[in-house]
Amino acid sequence: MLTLTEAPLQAQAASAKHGLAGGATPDRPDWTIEQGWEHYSAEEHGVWKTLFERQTKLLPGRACDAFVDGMRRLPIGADEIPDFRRLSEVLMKQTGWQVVAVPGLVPDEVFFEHLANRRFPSGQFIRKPHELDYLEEPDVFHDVFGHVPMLMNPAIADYIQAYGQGGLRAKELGVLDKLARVYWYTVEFGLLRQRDGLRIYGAGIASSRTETVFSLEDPSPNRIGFDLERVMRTHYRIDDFQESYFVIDDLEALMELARIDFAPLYARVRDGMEYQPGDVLATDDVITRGTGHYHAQRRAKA
Ligand code: HBI
Ligand code: FE
Repeated sequence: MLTLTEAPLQAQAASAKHGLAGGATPDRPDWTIEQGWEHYSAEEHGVWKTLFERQTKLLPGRACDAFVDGMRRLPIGADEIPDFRRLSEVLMKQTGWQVVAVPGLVPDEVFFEHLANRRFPSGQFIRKPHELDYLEEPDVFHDVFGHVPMLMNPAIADYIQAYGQGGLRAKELGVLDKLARVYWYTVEFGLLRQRDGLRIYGAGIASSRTETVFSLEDPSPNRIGFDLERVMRTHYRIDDFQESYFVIDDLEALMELARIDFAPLYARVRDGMEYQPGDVLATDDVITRGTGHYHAQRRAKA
C-alpha cells in the first residue's frame, strides 16, 4: 500500500497550481480524477488537432520505429483528444498498461505507485491555444501523444514499471534525484541509435515541435552513448532544451537497466562527481560533440 510520507507538502504545491483551496487534498488518495471525455470543448479538441498535426508531420524519419508503430495501433488521431478508456483497452491487451486521468503533477509516491502497477497517470487538461509551445505541467498532449505510444513496446512497458518500483526505494534511500535523472535522460529525453540513424524515443522530445528538430539536427547539443552511472551524476535542464542527449543502442537495453541492482550504484554515486548538463568527459562515447552555441547564446542574453 501507498504511504504518503511527504505528500501533504507536495499536495499543497500541486493543488495550489490547480486552483484548489490551499492544502486541499484530492478526492481520491491516488489522485485520479474522471477524464470526463464528453466534457472537452470543441476548442480543446481543436488544440489537440493543431498539436497532433504539426507533430505528425515532423515525426517520420525522426521518431523511432517503436513509437510510430505504437501510435499506429492506438486509437489516437487528429480529430479529438483520445478517450483513456479506449486507449486502456488496447494497451491492456498489448502490455497490460492502463491510462488514468490526474489533474497534473502528482506527488512522487503517488506517481510511483501508479507506474509500479502499470497505470500511466496522464494530465486530464490540455494547454490553452496561446501556450502551444509552453508547458509547466504535463498535459494530455504530452502524456498521451508523447508517452502512450511507447507503452505499447514491451521493453519500455517493463522499464517504466521498474522505475515506479525503484522510485519508492530511491526516495527512502534519499537518492531519488539520481534515479530521476535516469528517467529524464531515457523516458523523457532519450535518443535511440536505429540502423538508419538517430531517432527519438523520449516523450519530452516527441511531444515538442522545437525539441524534435533541435535534439536530432541542431549542431549545439552533445549526443553521448548512454552510461547509467554517468547519467546518474548528470544534472538536467527543466526550463529549456537539453544540452546533452544520451543515446541507447536498442530498447532492450532499457529492460537490462531495469534488472540492475541500483543499491551499490547509489552508494558510489551518492558522494562522487556531479556533472553539469553540457559537460563532455574524456570517458564519454561521444556521438556528436555539440558546439554549445544555443545555450551559450541564452546565457549571454540573460
Ligand atoms: N506527476 N503527473 C505526473 N507526471 C510526472 O511525470 C511526474 C509526476 N510526479 C512526480 C514526477 N513526475 C517526478 O518528479 C518523478 O519522476 C521523480
Ligand atoms: Fe513526461
